[in-house]
Amino acid sequence: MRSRDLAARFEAYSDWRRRLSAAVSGLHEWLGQQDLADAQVDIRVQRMLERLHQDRLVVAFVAEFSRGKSELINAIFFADFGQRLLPSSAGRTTMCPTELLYDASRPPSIRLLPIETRQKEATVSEYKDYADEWVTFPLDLASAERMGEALARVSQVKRVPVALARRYGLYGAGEEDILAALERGDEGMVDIPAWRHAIINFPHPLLQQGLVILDTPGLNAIGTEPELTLNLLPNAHAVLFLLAADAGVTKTDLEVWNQHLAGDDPATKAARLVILNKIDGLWDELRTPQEVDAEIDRQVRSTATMLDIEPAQVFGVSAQKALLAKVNGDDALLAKSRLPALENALSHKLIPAKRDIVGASTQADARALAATVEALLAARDAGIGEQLGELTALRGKNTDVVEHMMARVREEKELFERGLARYTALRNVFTQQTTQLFDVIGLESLRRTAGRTRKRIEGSPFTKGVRDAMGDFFARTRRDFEEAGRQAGEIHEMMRAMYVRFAHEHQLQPFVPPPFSVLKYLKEIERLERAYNTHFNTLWNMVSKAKFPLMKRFFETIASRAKHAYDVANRDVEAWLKAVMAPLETHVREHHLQLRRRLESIKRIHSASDELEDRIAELMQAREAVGAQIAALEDELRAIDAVAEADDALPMAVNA
Ligand SMILES: Nc1nc2c(ncn2[C@@H]2O[C@H](COP(=O)(O)OP(=O)(O)OP(=O)(O)O)[C@@H](O)[C@H]2O)c(=O)[nH]1
Ligand SMILES: [Mg+2]
Repeated sequence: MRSRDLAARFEAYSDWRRRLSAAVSGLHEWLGQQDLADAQVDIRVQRMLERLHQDRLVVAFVAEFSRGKSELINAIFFADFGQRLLPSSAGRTTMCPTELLYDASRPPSIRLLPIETRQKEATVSEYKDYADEWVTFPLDLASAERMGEALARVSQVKRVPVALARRYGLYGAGEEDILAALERGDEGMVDIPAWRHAIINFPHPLLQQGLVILDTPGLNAIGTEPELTLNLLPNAHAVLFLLAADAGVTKTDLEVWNQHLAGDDPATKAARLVILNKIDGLWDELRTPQEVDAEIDRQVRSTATMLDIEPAQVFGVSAQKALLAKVNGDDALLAKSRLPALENALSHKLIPAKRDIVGASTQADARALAATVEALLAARDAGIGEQLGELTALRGKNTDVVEHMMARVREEKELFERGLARYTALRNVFTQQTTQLFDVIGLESLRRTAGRTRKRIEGSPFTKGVRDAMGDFFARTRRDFEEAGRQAGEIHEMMRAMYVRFAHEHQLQPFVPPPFSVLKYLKEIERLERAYNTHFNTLWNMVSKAKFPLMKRFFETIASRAKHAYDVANRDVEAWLKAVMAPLETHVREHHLQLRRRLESIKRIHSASDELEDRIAELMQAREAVGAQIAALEDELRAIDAVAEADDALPMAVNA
């Protein structure tokens, strides 16, 4: 029977995400029914649902050319097609980074970004926003043959003069090819990839559920497309590094590993999966299966030693035989290909880890949301309690006492309204401070910094000049975020003090506004700087020959990643400011309402004293209702927890 474990687990994961979304929607619906959902609540729920819906799992395949990346992708994910979907052949085959995903808003297609775009400064992620820059070919799902033809375009090359290849910054990519071309006296013509990037939009069930597969071309292409080194690979949830058993660990394999995958973080390294592909080359009819297994295990161990990782992270497989076995339904061959062990590791490592992160963050968000609602309900409860106390004390008292009480509440209401005026003044200060905060992390600030760095890089042909310019770029962006952190700290302090005072003056539950941390953005800038430092020397060696286009493109990718950090920071700050202000506004509204109600009920009692008992009964009922609401809110949260923490979500042995 064919191994469907990975697919089954992935489906179970998607199903779990759907159930978690339903539980979150349940909470939202309930809040709506109870009149407890304000605009702030709506936005937060919307964001939680979006995150659950768009959640993607990115698996990248990296190796020197011809190690069998495309074949392995075909074997793991696309064997159901009964044929090879991605082109896989001897020599360089996949010429550009290729993403396989499904976006329901577009028809099935392959979209290709022309290599000519390398002449401009924009990065691949920026181009993703401009559909007209891409060449699109529809995919005919009914015909495997026509689909194969369309997908074969990822292998397309074109012949261009060496000078042009250099201008694209591709000199390093085909260095040997270029030298060979020159030797042949080929008038300096050379083959370069026709496309810079490919996106295959394909309704495969796994892709439909949010899986994204990234197929990459060999080493040099990785080095020359900063999009890969700085964005796609660091953001992948799993990276599979391929070696070929027949070639062993070569010098270039080691270069790819050390430059792009080993990383300095032991945790990153521990998360890598290394595939020793083409073990069928070791199958030998003249040896016993035990001898062959021993030989494979020996190679696995020596590979682990070379890469300085645990042997358990190395998987010997035969992608080609696994594909063949799946296509022909040959279980014995599939077992011999050892692919099921790899699929098992992938699904057991990757999906539960992702699930834990998504589940924990959804639970935390739901709790935070509920906490603000609970604070409101608690204030309401306290208000009712106070009224009850007042009214109970009125039992059997004369009109004088009632009048006296009315005067007191009226006074309290006036005091509160004066407090409101102060609050409005403070709001203005708050607005000023937030404007400053937005200026610090505004895109304009980044644009200026990037512009300056760009000029300095262009103007300095020496290592030191470029290094200094880049160093300054990182220092400035870091300063922006540190400054933003300081400003947010001030706002937080001001609001905290405001809340303490407000709560004290009006006998309300004190509310501590959440702090804002810039750590996340600083970490991202740090990561970029580390990536830059790691790649600088390699790049610089190419750059000195290729005259800067590469260095510039490298910088543009860094700038575009930095822009992403600024974008996210802006969005986060906006949400944070709302989260800081909204409770105060809600409490002010609520408290005002309660004071009015108190005044009214005392007035009514004043005019007709038999109203008193009715009113007390009413309040007791209202108090019970609030208690029931708090309990119901807890139930909604427990429903979310139950889904998030359920361990039944991944059915065992679907393939048994
Ligand atoms: N014997 C054997 N050959 C394999 C295996 N896997 C892949 N190949 C062959 O190796 C060659 C290269 O495979 P590809 O899938 O194109 O390799 P790639 O890593 O994608 O290479 P590029 O796209 O050029 O970067 C093809 O001819 C495959 O048929 C395997 O497990 N055993
Ligand atoms: Mg390939």
